[in-house]
Amino acid sequence: MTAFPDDESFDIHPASVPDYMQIPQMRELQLGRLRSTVRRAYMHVELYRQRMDQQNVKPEDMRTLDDVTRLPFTVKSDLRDTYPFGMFAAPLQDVVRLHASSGTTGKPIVVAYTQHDLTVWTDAMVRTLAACGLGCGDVIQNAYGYGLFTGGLGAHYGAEALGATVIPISGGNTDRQIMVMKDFNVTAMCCTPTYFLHLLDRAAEMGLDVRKLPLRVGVFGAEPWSDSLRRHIESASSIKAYDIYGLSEITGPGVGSECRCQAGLHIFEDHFYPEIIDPISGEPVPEGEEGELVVTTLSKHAMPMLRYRTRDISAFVAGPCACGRTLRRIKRISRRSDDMFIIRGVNVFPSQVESALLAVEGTLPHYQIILTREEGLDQVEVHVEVTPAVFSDKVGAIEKLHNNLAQSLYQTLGLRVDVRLVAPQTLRRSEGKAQRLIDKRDLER
Ligand code: DLL
Repeated sequence: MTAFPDDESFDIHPASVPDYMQIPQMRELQLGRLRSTVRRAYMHVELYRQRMDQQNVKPEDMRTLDDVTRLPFTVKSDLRDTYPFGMFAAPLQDVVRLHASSGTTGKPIVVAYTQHDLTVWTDAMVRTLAACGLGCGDVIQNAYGYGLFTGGLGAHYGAEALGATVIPISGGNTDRQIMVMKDFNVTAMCCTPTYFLHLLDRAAEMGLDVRKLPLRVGVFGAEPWSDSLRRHIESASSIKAYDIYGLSEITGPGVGSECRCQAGLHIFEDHFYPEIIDPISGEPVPEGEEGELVVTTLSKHAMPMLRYRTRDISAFVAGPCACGRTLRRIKRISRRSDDMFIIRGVNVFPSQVESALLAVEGTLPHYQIILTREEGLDQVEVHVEVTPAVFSDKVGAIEKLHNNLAQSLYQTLGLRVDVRLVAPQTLRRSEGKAQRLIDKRDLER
């Protein structure tokens, strides 16, 4: 007998049935889908065919799931180099939707969906929202950006197919967001965690106590956020804040999601095959160890991805989940392998800075890390907003907070960094992904 969740508010949506599949059946399903995905990629995408030929591997070589490791990796620059349509495995007339992800530099990467792919994506998003405890009767305010970004439309179609009521408000216009949240009896908010923080601040300024609203769930993702930030959000708003994960190259949101246990993200394995590898050697790491998440799509037609290197660092969570889902879990993604910076020989990730800051009372979760170079040496300065109470307090309180923050950062990073306390509401707010790291090193000598 398959174990189903004991919590009645977590009814099972029919689309969620694969979440509870017996593991051997799931592996069989994955293998069948892997074979057809590899065949499709080899037949229709020149880059895959060339790489597989170079590595002397053919689609017929996929005899077991472990054979996935014989396939070449795919990286983001492959999508750039074949811009715009070079990775498509379906003719353009079968492609019904394009999205694009704007990198920091140059051309975006383009991703494509057939009608079938949209059904797969919607299925993954229904299961995501259901895992966050949402269903028919919920009113979902979708403040992920609509447009080329996958967040808006991904969550939208998932919410509709779930049977919930969706408000397609998109990002921005914070005052209107708050009005809608209140007047439409919104029960769930979809947005980045940092935008939700901004909404909370603004609601407080407007004299609204979000804890008194029907809002009960946050479906947050698209950027790294820490467990400390989750605790801050949950206590400030009385909601349950769930972490959802995805990336455009693989589908958009819907690759993985937390469930009511909030103990790792379940990967929708019937559509996305996960591996965790050592980012340097490319070899799989032992179960439970940290490494780079690599994903192979199993169901996509327009743009299959073979062993896509996400650059996101995670680890498999061992053992079954108390929710009853049999899907493998990964630890929440706290960092990317490419957002690390090195200061005086010490490796630092923005997520470590966030945890160190939030451990100190009187700090707001609004911060920025500024990197500069002075006479060839890299310097780091952390700008942190403080609560209005601390800010208006006597100099003594500010000095004490400053010292506590510097000490907390030193303990976490093993490095002394400059801290600058700034007044509430002075750091720029984002409607989508927050920019935590401002790297000015290239601009200076
Ligand atoms: O951010 C898709 C998405 C939309 C996910 C809405 C969740 C919610 P991209 O713009 O292509 O797609 O960015 C993908 O964002 O490789 C991670 O580095 C980061 N990311 C996404 N979700 C999380 C998360 C969307 N829950 C990139 N935690 C990914 C940490 C995340 N990082």
